[in-house]
Amino acid sequence: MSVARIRGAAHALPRRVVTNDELSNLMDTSDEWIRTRTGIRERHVSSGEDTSDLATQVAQQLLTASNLTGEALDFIIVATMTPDSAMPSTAARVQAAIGAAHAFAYDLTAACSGFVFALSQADKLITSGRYERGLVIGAEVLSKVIDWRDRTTAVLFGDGAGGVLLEADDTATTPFILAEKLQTDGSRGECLTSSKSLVQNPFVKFDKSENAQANRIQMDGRAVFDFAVRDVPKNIAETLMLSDLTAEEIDYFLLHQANSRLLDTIAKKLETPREKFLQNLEHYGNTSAASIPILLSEAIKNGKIKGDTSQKVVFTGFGGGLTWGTLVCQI
Ligand code: 4VN
Repeated sequence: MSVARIRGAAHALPRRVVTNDELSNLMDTSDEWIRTRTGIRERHVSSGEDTSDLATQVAQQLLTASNLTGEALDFIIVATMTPDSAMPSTAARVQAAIGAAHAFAYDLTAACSGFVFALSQADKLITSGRYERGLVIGAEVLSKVIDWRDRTTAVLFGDGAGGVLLEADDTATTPFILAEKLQTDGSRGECLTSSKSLVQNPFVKFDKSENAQANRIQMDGRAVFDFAVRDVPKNIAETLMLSDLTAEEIDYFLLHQANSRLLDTIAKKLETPREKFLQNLEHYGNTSAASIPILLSEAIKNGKIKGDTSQKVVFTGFGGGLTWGTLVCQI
């Protein structure tokens, strides 16, 4: 049987860094408030790079590090809620940029859970035996959809991209995904929205300013935070149960980087040392679908994650949809 394995991880960020102090010049906020409430100190913000540019940088790094050309790829999945365009997809743009002539490519939209959902899908493509090698990339230019007049949301988000090269291993004796549980509750979807496209045609009345606002991220912060505190640790605990593993047996927990206080709470609820929950949100803010692959790429670069199949790692995404989900992986 073909088992999927991560053959490499990479990330890319826009060069421009915006500190909390710089934001406090734009809106009524402060470094102190942002740091103590969220853990964020700075974020990278696009100076013109679009989502496909960041995703293409990640793809090129992944190919170079593995000594491959784009022609070796069978598929490309880009998880994003900020595509350059609805069509062509961001993944199709990446496919063209890296010359992946034999790869089919598509975007997957599951907000901050996008990378986890996409990694699960890619695992199934490979374990089906039909496809051997592909890229799974989370990429966002959230600065395009931030309401820069809203201090409650503008301080939280950042731009970036990360991804992995996934490859079939026909000699593997252990699976890649030991257990998984992906969830959605569309009935609570209205507490976190963006890029709402309103019906506009010559036969209905519409208002341009209403449309501009509908494009922006709108969040009921309390409702989303409460969701993350209640449903996410429950989902992690249930997925661990499915894997027959305890939290103690997990080397690292790579959770969506939304808020450091939330990570504190989840670690406590799972009675697990906070150090096992990797964190980099102080430098990047919340990059939605990109946050987990950026965290993974850094953890591989700094040696915490060895990538030699000796470790067990939990990936958990959660956010708009509402969507959430956990993969327990042998990595
Ligand atoms: C998951 C979460 C968040 C999120 C929600 C609220 C929030 C992050 C509200 C209270 C505020 C500090 C910041 Cl938990 C966002 C997403 C979307 O990716 C997913 N921070 N805060 C305070 O302390 O007043």
